[in-house]
Amino acid sequence: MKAFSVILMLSFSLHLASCEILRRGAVSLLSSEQPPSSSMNAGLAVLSASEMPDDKSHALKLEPVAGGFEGITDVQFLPGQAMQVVVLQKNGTAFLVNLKDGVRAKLFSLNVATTSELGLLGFAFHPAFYESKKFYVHYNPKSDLSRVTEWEWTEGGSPATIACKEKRVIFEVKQPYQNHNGGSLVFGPDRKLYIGLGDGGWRGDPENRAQDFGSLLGKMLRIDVEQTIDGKYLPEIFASGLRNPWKYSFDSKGRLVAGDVGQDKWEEITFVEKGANLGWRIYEGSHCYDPPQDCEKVVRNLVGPIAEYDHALGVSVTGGFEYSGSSLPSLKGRYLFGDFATGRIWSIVLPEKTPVRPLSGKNLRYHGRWPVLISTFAKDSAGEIYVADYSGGNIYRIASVN
Ligand SMILES: [Ca+2]
Repeated sequence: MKAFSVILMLSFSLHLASCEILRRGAVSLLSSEQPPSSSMNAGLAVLSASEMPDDKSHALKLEPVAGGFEGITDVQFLPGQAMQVVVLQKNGTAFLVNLKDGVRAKLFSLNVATTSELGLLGFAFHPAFYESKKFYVHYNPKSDLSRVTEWEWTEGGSPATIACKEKRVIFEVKQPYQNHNGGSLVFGPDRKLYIGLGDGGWRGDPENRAQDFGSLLGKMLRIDVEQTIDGKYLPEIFASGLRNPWKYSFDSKGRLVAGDVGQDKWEEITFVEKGANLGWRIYEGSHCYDPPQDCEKVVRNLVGPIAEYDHALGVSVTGGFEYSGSSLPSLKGRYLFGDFATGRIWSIVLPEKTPVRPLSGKNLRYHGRWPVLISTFAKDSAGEIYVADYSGGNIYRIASVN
């Protein structure tokens, strides 16, 4: 299988990558015909909170659904599916996994730079995936480059394989530093692809890229993947003033909600509306950053966060999803998010519009803390929410303690 993969890779004139999974494996994964196997998920246990919320009615537990991964960066359910997921590892490998029995097959393996925050970062299915067979991948092929490519998931040339092929580059941008490369790749209700890019690093946005409208860094970009002009895709700057929108999602009203990772003091959740300037590096959350005082005089009409928390509670926000499942009625309609480093999870009701003062402190519903590094949340077709532990390599479903 590996040799075949290498041959396929060499055969692509564009030097793009290729992949294949065994047809037998894929069919069993997709149809769940495989008898349950305990071996893939052996040793996984419910993860109890290491710190409970004061209000016990807000407590949650994490039920393991798959494990044994290395450095999970993204988890994407196949459209309309509650059992089949694509799991991305920072090291460039993607797996197709059946959560019913833990059976998995390698979907593809990319050569990526992995220093600091570089790697295989994001994955999105085309809005009409089952017709188009297309999906999109965000990664760093080199330490100074961010790239988004379009892939095709098709029957392979050999009867023993289903091949997925990297077909074309949709977007590339040079990266000045190895951190703040964004992560998520998400299609909006407008069927356009949203690419969130951080300010490029290093710290404090030394070249002021997030406020530089000539730079694509520190921006939320939008690309119409169906349309090229002279063979080129044209990224549009959708919003500016972002520091590092690692994870973002659309809510049930079609609004884009991002977790924008903070610098030294404040982590924020923000609406990302078309044309908005979200403030970084003038503001960190709703607080002056550069200049440290009177920053409100620098630029007017900056848009502040919906919610924020300080570095006593966490140091790197991971944006999540609006809960629309049925197993946790008390979370219905609430937006869940967490902190990568401290493993805390909160939720808020997304307001009609950005509030004058961001929700913080007791206005965030606190659900508890777990001994995990929350690198991503995921949402299945039933609206249930999952969380991935970057360090432990497990994926958990968020569940009721009762
Ligand atoms: Ca902001």
